[in-house]
Amino acid sequence: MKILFLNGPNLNLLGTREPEVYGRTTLADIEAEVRSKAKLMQVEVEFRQSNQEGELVNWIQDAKGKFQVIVINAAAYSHTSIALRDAISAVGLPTIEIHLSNIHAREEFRHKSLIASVCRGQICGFGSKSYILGLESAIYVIESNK
Ligand code: CA2
Repeated sequence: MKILFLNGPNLNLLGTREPEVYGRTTLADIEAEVRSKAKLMQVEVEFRQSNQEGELVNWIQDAKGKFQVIVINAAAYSHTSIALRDAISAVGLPTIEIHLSNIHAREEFRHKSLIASVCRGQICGFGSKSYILGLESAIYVIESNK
């Protein structure tokens, strides 16, 4: 069982800038949390981050046949990227959208996610735990074959 975690633009800055908004946990800390939970649950995970939309599109396209589920925090591209939406839709792998913050409780421009309707579900607002919930949901999707 292999799960691909994708992270979008600026998430590499987590824990180093604007701690009042995004906290002090770094993306490397989150990856370590996900990896330790994945080990307990006996699943394989791959964890990637890019600031480039096209690279994320390529990774989604290449995931077919290699991963069973994608868990994606597309960051700001969630609100803007038809390209990511089309890639998720075209590839047809179950994809779970996650966010650290509750995007619906923030500025209006964050309320709309262009990828939400092609994703299996959305998890937001639980900080780094959104990633663990994303992992658990991915395992649920695989095991229940839904
Ligand atoms: O809550 C989330 O996970 C977001 O995807 C984070 C994105 C934001 O654009 C989405 O609306 C919600 C921002 C990620 C950038 O993270 C930063 C970390 C430190 C300093 C600046 C940005």
